[in-house]
Amino acid sequence: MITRDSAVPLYIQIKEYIRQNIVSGVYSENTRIPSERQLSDQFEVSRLTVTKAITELVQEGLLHTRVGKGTFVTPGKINQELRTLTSFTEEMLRRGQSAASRVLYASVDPAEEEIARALSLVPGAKVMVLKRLRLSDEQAIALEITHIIDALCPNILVNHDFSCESLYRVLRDEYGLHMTHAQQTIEARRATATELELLKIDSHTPILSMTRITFNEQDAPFEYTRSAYRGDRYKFNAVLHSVG
Ligand code: 16G
Repeated sequence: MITRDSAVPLYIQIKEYIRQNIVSGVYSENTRIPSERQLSDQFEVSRLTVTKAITELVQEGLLHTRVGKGTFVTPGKINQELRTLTSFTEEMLRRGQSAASRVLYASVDPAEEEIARALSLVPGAKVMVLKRLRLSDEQAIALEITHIIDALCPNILVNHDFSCESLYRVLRDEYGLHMTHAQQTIEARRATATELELLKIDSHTPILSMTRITFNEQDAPFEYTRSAYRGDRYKFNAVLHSVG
C-alpha cells in the first residue's frame, strides 16, 4: 500500500502498486485496470498523481490506453532465445500458442541481385519466394518474405499450403535439408505503411527488422528471409559469456 510519510513520491508508489498487480496477475492481460478516478479515490490522491503513474507505465509498455475505453494491460512479449535455430511455428508451439500464416505471395521468381549475392547464386537464378503474415493465436505478429533456392525444393509451392504448414518442417522432412546454422541481424526501425496496416499497429510501435541467411551442412546458404516483427510483442534474450 502507499505511505504518505515515505521519501518515495506518491506517484511512484502508485505506479509500483499497479506494476505489482500486473506481475501477479491481479490485473490480467488485455483487461481494463480501474479508472483514474477510482484509483485517485482509493488512494486519496489527486487525479494528476494517478495520471503521472499511468503515463509512465504506458511509456514502459505495460499499459496502453484505448480512446474512450480506458487503460488496459498490455500482453507480455514473446521472449525468444537467441541461441537456437528455430522456426516461427516451433517457437509458438513451444509456448503453447497456435501458429498460422496468411500467404500474401507465393511464386518462383528470378533472384534479385541482393538475394542472389546472399545465396551465392548468379543473378536471375530461380528462387522460391514466399511472403507471409505470421499469426499467433489469431494475432498478426510478423510479416516475412522468404527466398529459398528453388533447385533445392522443386515444386514445394505446388504440393504445400503454407497458410497452415511449417516451411522448415517441409524442407527438413521432404527435401532432406539439414539446416545447421544461420546468420541473423536484428535492428529497430519504424513501420512502413504496409506493415502498419497488416500488423494492425500504430505508428508508435517499433519494428524489429531481421534478416536471416540459413546454411546447410556444406556451409552453403539456402534461405534468405527478411522479417518485420512487432516490437511490442517480441523480444530476444541471449546468454553472454565473459571473454576474460
Ligand atoms: C522464422 C525465421 C524465418 C523462417 C521461418 C520458418 C526468424 C527471424 N525467421 O520466422 O527465417 O523462414 O521461421 O517458419 O526467426 P515456419 O517453419 O514456421 O514456416
